[in-house]
Amino acid sequence: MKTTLYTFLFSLILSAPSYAHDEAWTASRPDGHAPISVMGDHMHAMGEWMISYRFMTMEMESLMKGSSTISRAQAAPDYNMSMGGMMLPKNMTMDMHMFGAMHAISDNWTLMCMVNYLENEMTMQNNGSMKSDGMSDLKIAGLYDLARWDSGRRIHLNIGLSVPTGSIDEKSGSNTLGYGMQLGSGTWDFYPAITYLAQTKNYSYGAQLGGILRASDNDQGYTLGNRLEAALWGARKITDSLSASAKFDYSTQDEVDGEDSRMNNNMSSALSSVDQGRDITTFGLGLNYYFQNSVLRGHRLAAEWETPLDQKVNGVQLELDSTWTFGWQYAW
Ligand SMILES: [Cu+2]
Repeated sequence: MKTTLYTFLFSLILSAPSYAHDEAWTASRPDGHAPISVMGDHMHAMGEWMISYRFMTMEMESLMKGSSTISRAQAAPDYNMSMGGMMLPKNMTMDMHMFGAMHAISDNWTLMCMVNYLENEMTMQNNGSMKSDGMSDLKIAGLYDLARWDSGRRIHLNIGLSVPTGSIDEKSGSNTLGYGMQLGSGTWDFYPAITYLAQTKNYSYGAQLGGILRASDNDQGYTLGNRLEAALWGARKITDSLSASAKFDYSTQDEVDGEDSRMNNNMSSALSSVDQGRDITTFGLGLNYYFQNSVLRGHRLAAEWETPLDQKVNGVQLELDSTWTFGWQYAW
């Protein structure tokens, strides 16, 4: 089933050029930007600026072991818990506020910077809850134009760096919170990606293959897992201002390498370094709105909802339920 789906999607993307039209790719249409959850999807023309704000909220609920949903009682024996797994997580909400800026220093290079503010809240099986909030890691990137064709296609390289500005010392009382509740990775991380875009008169397509490579250990002696992500989307331009999109996204992230010794015998999170990272395939539906006239010219609004089609966690973890992303962008 999965293979069929991927084969279908890749043939869709590969066949897109044959529907291409005779105009160069343009951002000046609602689907000139990818679904709002995709980062670094587009470049700008020399001298252009863009600022953006995105709000992403992610809901996680129910325990999973591998690819099956399990009960607290089923999870507890793995954690040696006399309390019957009361300290295992029950649900979690992660809200992220993302402030971005883009500027094209030439037609070949667009620079990007993103500052994120995170709010995490986790409820445990005993109904106790814990929270963390603050700045996450700072992301800077350069987008380099690899090729542009007159047939509405283009391809660019994303070269990104994540600066460890987010805290990895978040606590609940005197206990250090688990890996998933920390605000940053604690490491300098590379974010390479390659992005392909194609447009026809009323449709657009895109694909992005990227990842996160962590260069070293952080100062607590652990490294979050490396990550690989592939996204594939298509959008239909409904009017000159409105487009609707569908997106498939596959990502895989390894478990944590090493461990934070402060989290040993820690009552604030029963999940350890092997209960981190997952393989997940999601499907998303989105809308983009592009103001072309009036005083709002140049502003964009977008929303996207994503839900998992398939997920497999490392060890025992919460199951991802859904993600909403809302965005505002303004270019001049
Ligand atoms: Cu932009």
